[in-house]
Amino acid sequence: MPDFDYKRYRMKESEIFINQIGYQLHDSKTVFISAAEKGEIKEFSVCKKSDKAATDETIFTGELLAAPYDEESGGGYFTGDFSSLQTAGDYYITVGSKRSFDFKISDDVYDGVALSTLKYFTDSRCGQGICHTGIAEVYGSGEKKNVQGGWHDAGDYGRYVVAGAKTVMDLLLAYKKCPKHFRKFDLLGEVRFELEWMLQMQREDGAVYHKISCYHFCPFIMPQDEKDQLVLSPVSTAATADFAGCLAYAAGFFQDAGPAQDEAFAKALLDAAVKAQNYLFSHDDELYINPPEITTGGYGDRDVRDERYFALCSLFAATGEKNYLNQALKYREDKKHDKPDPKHPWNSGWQEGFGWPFVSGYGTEILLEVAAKDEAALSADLIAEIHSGIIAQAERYLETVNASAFRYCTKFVMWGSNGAICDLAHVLLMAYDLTGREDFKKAAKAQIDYILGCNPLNYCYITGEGTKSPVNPHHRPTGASKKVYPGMLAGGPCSGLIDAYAKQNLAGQPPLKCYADATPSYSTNEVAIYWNSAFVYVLSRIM
Ligand SMILES: [Ca+2]
Ligand SMILES: [Zn+2]
Repeated sequence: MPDFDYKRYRMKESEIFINQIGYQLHDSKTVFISAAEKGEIKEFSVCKKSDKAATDETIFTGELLAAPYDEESGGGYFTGDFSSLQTAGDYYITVGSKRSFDFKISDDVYDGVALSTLKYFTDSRCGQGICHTGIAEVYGSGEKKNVQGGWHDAGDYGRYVVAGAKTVMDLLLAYKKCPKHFRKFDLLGEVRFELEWMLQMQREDGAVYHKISCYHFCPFIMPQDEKDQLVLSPVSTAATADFAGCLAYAAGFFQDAGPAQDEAFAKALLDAAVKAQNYLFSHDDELYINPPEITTGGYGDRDVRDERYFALCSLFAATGEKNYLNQALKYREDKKHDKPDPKHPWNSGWQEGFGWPFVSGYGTEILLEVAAKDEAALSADLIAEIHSGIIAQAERYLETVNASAFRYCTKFVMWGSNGAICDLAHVLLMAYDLTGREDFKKAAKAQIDYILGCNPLNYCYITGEGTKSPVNPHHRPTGASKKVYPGMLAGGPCSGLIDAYAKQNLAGQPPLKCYADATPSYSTNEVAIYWNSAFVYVLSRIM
């Protein structure tokens, strides 16, 4: 596919960075500009568009201030604040003769991107008589099993339980917090499609197969053209625990008191979760690693205490049985005593996590729901510890945001960074829920602004949205059909330069510029259901 065609927009791209979709009336609004583009100019102007360019009107002028230096951006940026502009309309920003992309100010400005990022899940559905309808082999057993449905995971067509469970949890938590945002999309129906697939991934004894895929990744062909033998990979503790946690939580949405009543389905979910947990009680950790014959995504996790905690918290909430809570707290206590690990600080001691290998936060979100309903269900000490831990963690992210040129919330720009900052923003929003502090919520919103254009590459990282968005995602249906599927969040910058394309083309760039809109760059330009779901969660919370 061709590179981005700036001529289509009859303008040269300037290094003036705004949220390309726009801002709600009362949002904080910041423009970012490179020092080179700024030159000696000290001010920026916001222009309101009219029918004819000649009558466009400058309605706001503000000062440009030096942004903090950070290694992630490489430094050399300025910012301007126009939060006080709260009149709906179409705008662009000028600095001297340079002009930004256009944007809107309007309270419904995010409706379109909210819907397109949800429709991506429907576009990712597997099965339905179209693709991957064959009977799977159960690895190493000679047995066969019919497993249908679920969402294709990412750029490939595998279906992975740990990834699916994280995705479902983000979507259900978004629904729980903001049901009114999902009037135009049947979120619970879409989630049910994944849950019905997950139920099929359970073995007779309660354990859960880690994934279903072919033995190897296919070339860039459409899903219905991948006809290789399907295989169920061995069971794992991570898959079994995530399954238990996710299904026990999901059951509540389908019970009589829930928003999507289907008592039989709710019972099937909860029964399966209890059965999975019983398996976990009687088995030591089974850490997943691909057998030598299988080379699709591994989703291996060396520390499954957080997965076990999530499962137990969720079963406690669903059943009220104290033993589940007591067992969950043992994992929490145990992990608190880990030695600090400067190489992996995001996994040192107890922290609330929302990544596919860090699911502690889902367990804690569920405990907070229990406490909100019944103050006596958890001890006051435990509630105090949970609250102070979340606030301290959010304070650390806030400190990073305030020291960052683009108000970016982490110093680690890793594979899937655009999803990861949404997962960290989830913690900022937990702290906002506990304290009502606007600075936490604004820091979470800043991650959305970053993703939608306030970043040093001037990308709106959602396909089909904004002015400049990825057109070459590492996504098989896009590659095979030559049509960019909309509503997909690109993984984003990855400073590790993992794939060959990144190694060849991005060496020497600061971390936030280690991104390429190129199909082969799977470590920067792949898409994934659990990055989209993380974005959906944060976006629904700031709308
Ligand atoms: Ca883990
Ligand atoms: Zn399929």
